[in-house]
Amino acid sequence: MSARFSDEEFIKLKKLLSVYEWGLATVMTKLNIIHGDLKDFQDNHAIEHIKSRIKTPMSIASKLHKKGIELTAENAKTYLNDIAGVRMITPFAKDIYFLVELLRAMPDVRIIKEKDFIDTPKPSGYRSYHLIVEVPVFYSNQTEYVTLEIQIRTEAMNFWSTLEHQARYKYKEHIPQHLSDELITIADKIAELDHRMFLIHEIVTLINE
Ligand code: 0O2
Repeated sequence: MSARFSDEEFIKLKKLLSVYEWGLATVMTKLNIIHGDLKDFQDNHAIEHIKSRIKTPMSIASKLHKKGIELTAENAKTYLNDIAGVRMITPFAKDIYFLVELLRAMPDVRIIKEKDFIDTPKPSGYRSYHLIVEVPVFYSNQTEYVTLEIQIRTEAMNFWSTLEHQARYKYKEHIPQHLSDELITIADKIAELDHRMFLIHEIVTLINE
């Protein structure tokens, strides 16, 4: 049976999720401004697209359950950093680090934690750059700080990640060995392709200049 919040905790969680909605809206406004500015005025295409999502109560419940944590709204806030999530997709890996620096320079986005799964991929083969950030949300009578996860990855890394996520879901976390071996091999090949395509891009840019 899947894990579920009690009715009382579910009501508290719904209230909590509205705070995350505002936090996400705050960050998305900032990122959309950067996206527009880079594209329209700097001729910089480092951001391919940006997506955001709030985890569903069911997904929050199953993540808490998996971590062996009691299902309460307070625990969700305390133990999960990715209730609100943003995914930024870039053409090339070097754009990822450029965007990380842009985020670092944002005055009211506080970076709490960073994980570079490009430099050090996960055993699954997963590659992406993760930032846990905190943003202030200003209400009429108080300020709340909201924690979000920003994932930055290339199109190719995203393609792999979506496929692997589907496999993980399908096999309920127990992907058969031959399939996980194949996914690791593909992830390595994708990293190589990303690099080779970047080299071509550099050559074309040089010729254009
Ligand atoms: P979903 O459905 O995408 O939201 P912690 O270790 O407690 O600091 P956490 O959140 O347990 O943090 O782990 P981590 O490693 O930072 O991963 C957070 C998210 O990264 C995951 O969220 C995935 O979106 C993505 N991710 C991490 N590892 C993998 C992987 O091996 N394959 C794929 N496809 N995605 C991965 P969720 O909640 O697991 O999933």
